[in-house]
Amino acid sequence: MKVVYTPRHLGHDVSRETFLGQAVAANEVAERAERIRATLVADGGFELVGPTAHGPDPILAVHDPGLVRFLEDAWPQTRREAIDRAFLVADTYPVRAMFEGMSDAAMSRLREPRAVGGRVGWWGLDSGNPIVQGTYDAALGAVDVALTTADLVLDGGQTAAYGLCRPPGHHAGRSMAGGYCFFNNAAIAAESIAGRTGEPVAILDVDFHHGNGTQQIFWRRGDVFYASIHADPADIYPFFLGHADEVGEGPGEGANLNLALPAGTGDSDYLGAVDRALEAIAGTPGSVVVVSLGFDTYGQDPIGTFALTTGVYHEIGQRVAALGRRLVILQEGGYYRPSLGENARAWLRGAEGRPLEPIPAGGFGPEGARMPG
Ligand code: SP5
Ligand code: ZN
Repeated sequence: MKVVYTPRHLGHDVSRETFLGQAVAANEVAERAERIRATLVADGGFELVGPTAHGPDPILAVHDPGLVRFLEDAWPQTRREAIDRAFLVADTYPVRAMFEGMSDAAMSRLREPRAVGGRVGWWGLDSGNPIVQGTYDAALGAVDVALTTADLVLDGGQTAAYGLCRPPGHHAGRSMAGGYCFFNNAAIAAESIAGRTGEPVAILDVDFHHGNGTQQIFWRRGDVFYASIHADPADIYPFFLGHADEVGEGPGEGANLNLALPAGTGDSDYLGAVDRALEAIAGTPGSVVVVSLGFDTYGQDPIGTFALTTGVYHEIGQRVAALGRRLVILQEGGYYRPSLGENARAWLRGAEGRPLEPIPAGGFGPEGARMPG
């Protein structure tokens, strides 16, 4: 299988994030993508390719131009305002209760603030999403990775391809960054695929967290079916979306499927949810599935509460491939770094119908994964 990768992700070089108002070690770090890359190279059955530049238009087909302008200028403005921080996060957000009782007309007069501390709240969902100097370029790179992965499947004759996107994307909405995400890589790919094929597209999101951004972007769309398996938002980020009764509206009614699972969910209950999601996708027209692939469902994940094993990722990859559709597989979350490479290798080998054999001795195993430089 071809793997699309770019070192541009290294510019999103974060070491700390905020958790409930306190700086803690970052989860979404560069080592994640480097571990996956090194393990897939060591496997020998994957071919790394670089992304091609796709320019701003596919991003603007999904995102508010104001979000793009903000992300482009966020770090330079932080420096211009002489804010001496290692990373930028918001502390003031326009939450819905601030505007309670106001009319749509009054709401439509709300405007983006000038100060970066206001702008980062205006365009952001949460304070756990650090922005640094290289964040914008890395986010652009992840979009090019996603779109190049789509190209391999649409134009390159590949049945399946994997985009090693970093930063991830599924929490980013049309006008919002959040949850370690800046641009919604999977939504941008799905929109591009729908436009180029004229066919409906399905998105299967198996990250541990609900993909609130992807749901929001396609909420009223009947031609993009979104199915997500995730932790119950009553307990887990993004907290405010991801419930089963969110089914889409207008032409999109019935084209959104949320399968929320409890803490402690293990392999067999998870596979049951996978089968439900795949059955729903099989009932929709179209020949391409975009997979939002997360490994924060893994038993040892530091922010997840599920109990999946490496072996089940191989099985899930097989079951998804058994749909018989072309697969554009894009990396989202997953934070237990020692097993990320093995978990990705298991999933992708499953999707190719290859058995999960260990990397041969003398191979460049996951323990040999090294940061470049
Ligand atoms: C793409 C993706 O997986 N984004 C996840 C964003 C999660 N943000 C909230 C993280 C909260 C971390 N809580 C740590 C609790 C440790 N006990
Ligand atoms: Zn996640």
